[in-house]
Amino acid sequence: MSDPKSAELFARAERVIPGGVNSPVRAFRSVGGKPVFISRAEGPYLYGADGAKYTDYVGSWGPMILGHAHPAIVEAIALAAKNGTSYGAPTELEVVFAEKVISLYPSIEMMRAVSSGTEACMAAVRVARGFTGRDAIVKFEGCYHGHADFLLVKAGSGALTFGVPDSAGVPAATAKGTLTLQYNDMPALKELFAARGGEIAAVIVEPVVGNMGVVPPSTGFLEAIVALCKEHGAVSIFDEVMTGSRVARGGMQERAGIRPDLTCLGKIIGGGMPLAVYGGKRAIMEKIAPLGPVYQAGTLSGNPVAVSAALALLERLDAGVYDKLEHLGARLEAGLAGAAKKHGVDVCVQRVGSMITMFFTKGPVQSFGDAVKSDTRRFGRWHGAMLSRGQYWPPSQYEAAFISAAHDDAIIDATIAAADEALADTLSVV
Ligand code: KE4
Repeated sequence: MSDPKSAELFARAERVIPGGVNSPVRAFRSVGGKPVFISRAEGPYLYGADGAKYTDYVGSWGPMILGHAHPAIVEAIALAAKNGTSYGAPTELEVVFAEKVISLYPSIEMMRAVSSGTEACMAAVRVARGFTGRDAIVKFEGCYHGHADFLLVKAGSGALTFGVPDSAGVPAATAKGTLTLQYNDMPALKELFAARGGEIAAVIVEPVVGNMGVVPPSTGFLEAIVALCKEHGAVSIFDEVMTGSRVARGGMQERAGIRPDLTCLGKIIGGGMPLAVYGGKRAIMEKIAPLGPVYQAGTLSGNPVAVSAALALLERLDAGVYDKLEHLGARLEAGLAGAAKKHGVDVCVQRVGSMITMFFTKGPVQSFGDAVKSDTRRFGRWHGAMLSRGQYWPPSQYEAAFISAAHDDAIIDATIAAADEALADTLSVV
């Protein structure tokens, strides 16, 4: 894919920003390419620095559920900004936002707004430790919960993409408190609780994994986490930063009919602005300063411009949106699987609602161990062939692709046709 403007910008960027990007996965390193610099986006489309048009399946890694530059969201941001961009003082908007989030997520009795998913997960773990007086936490290999030191242990997303599940700079003493299991391994979870249940402060889980590619929970896995936490006095934390209002308006906990003790939200709930949430049981959340002894703070937490964008988005997430996303997701899933079958390529397409991954392995992919069997070289070739056909797929085998309500049948069918050709391309390259 020749895009001289992006190449020039990338060369400049690499001189002043590590890897030329402000977040590692954007660098296209795992697909062996160089990133396309984006100049603008609208609806289901991105426009490259050179003006090339792409159908977008990254959606800013999840937030753009209604498509890019939705007029109502743009207007809400503009109106809010006219009243000032940040006050560092409480506003009515934050109360309306908290009431809205609580109406969507019945497990959340009280919440705190922060500015990123990382902050939400970091704070949720801290308050779980403060509430229980225990230190150990449990996470699952391949799940990513942001870049707080104690969560960058066998993490997914960019960490997994670079084959560096454990990050440099994380003190061994810090990582020691984080116990990791294979996702969907219920016997191992039960065994761990039986052996060390009294030490465990919390279990944090992606209720549908997006950060090793899309891996759904096996039957009873999420229920087992919540039940074992309850039995042993630990806190269950659903990290719904990606799944929240993506797989259902009330997240995976609505789809599964489960109520975790704490929930982390970001991306969609923040309207695609720097806005995230952690919240849950009142007894736990009342441990947070200034009420209780667990400290957490943020200059821009609950920012009025970000909250205005979020409210404009959330009020548009009606049942019709999810019906359309399910229809488009099923269409794309069938099309991708059909194309792979036609070419005799071993792939496993896994989807929940409008988040989808085509693993280049036979599958099924139920854990980190399964995911890393994927042929990432062939994925990289396929990704490049898709990009050259104007299809902007996440630049990593270990990420979820996202469909927006701005996509339609014709756009999905064009993507399927491009995927078919791109698969054929990868057959000819040894
Ligand atoms: P942020 O700090 O990036 O807002 O959120 C961290 C986070 C927490 N929990 C889950 C389930 C997440 O998916 C994320 C962030 N997701 C990645 C994409 N897999 C963000 C993209 C990036 O790192 O550039």
